[in-house]
Amino acid sequence: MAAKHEELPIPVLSSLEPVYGEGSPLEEARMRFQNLKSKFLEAFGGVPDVYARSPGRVNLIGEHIDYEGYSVLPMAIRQDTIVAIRKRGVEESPKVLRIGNVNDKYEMCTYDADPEQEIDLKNHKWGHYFICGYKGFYEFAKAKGLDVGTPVGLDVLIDGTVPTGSGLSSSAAFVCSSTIAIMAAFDMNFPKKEIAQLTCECERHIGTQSGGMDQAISVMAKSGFAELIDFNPIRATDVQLPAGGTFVLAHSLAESQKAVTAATNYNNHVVECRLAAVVLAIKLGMKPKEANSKVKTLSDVEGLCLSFANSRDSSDPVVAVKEFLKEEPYTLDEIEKITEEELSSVLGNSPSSLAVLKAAKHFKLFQRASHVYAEAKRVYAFKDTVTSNLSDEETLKKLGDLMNESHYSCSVLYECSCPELEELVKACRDNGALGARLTGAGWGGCAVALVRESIVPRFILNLKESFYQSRIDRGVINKNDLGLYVFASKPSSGAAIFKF
Ligand code: NG1
Ligand code: MG
Repeated sequence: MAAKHEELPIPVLSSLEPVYGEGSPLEEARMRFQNLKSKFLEAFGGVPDVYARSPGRVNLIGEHIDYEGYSVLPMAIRQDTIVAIRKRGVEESPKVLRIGNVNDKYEMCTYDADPEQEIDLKNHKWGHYFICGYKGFYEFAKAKGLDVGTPVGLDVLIDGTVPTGSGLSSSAAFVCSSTIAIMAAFDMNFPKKEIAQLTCECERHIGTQSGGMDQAISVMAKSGFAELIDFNPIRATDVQLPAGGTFVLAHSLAESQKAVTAATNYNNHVVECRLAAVVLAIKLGMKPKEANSKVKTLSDVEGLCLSFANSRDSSDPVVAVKEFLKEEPYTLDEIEKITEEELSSVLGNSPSSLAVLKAAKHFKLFQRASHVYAEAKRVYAFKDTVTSNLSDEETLKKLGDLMNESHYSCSVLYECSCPELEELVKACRDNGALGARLTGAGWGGCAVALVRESIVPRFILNLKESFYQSRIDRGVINKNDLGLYVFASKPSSGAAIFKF
């Protein structure tokens, strides 16, 4: 039997075609790589040893549940980050990492080559994402007992086309391509599932308690398929999307800065889920001491919730949430009465959790848990719909409904939307989308709409009129850049290494 694709290493290619196809995308890619090479030569006085690429992604359904251990259903997009890298000699000094970008907006970042260095989170710099990969690579090598020698200097040049702060995972594209480029510079390659796990851990160095969706899809995507991604262990199952439907991505033009707002948004919600899980476990009969130390995610207590639901003739964990969590937000004191232990210690005293406890006024356990359990079910409903015997038309309609339900839940229960996204999602539906929802972490960034293929050009035109025109008039964006903010997307391929 052929090895599953998550068991295979990252493909090492000698030409761009397998990734970028033919025609104008290929031409565009050729120009990007040529430009990368000549700018590399200009900046560092030599040519790169090797290149790596990793794409951004759009999550079709399953939002804010990966870190709770639940499966998600994203697809890779064509926009990606490409990295050129050269390893310096052992004798050369100073031993520094020089990280440049083809875009002048990002100035060259220089770091010491010491892999043990701490990332200065208070002083956010774009190059920090490369250091995430760098530190992760050394940790990985150490854990595997591999000899990678003493640290040496690296010259690195980046070119990214995934719009930043857009919920399309420019960060994972950057972290994954960097990590893979570093491995390639050290002549190493590993099974994709190991790299997916590693890069997820890498990105946590930036201070977000991320799940592993973005890195998993960026590393393991296959052209033409969305993937059902399972965690613990990481696994990818191809999902063939139905004919006749197209996913259109549209930017709300509100930028979501996750590394900067982590304590108040992303990590805050991760913490709320963790606390909801611990409280549920205790209410369902677990001893506080055991729950505090053992229960990490809502998926850990799903079994207990289901037993309770069964006793009420239901198979829905939300029944337990409704019974045991109150709708009003909890105060820290209220939760500590239940856990009988300080929350800082329940959360393992991690700096990012402490920052959340300091910033949070209250905790919405009922809402977050209700969202997670229901959203997890929607992912399977989406996958089952795609593989069902329904007609294409019925399939598309059902998928659209699931996307709408997901958005409603993100907006009302998970509170990760924002006014611009609400306006955009509504505009998508008003213009004929079968369904539309925010994608990625939210609080800004993109919406994804499922649109009948036959109306895509009209849909995009109408959306330009109803959502973007007023913003063009106000000078928020330039008319000529519209194609960067709204476009149809096909499932693209995952990470690759290029040796020319
Ligand atoms: P974004 O912010 O879109 O890259 C984040 C997380 C995902 C997932 C989604 C919400 C990181 C790197 N990514 O995605 O793991 O939790 O939010 O579904 O933190
Ligand atoms: Mg991100």
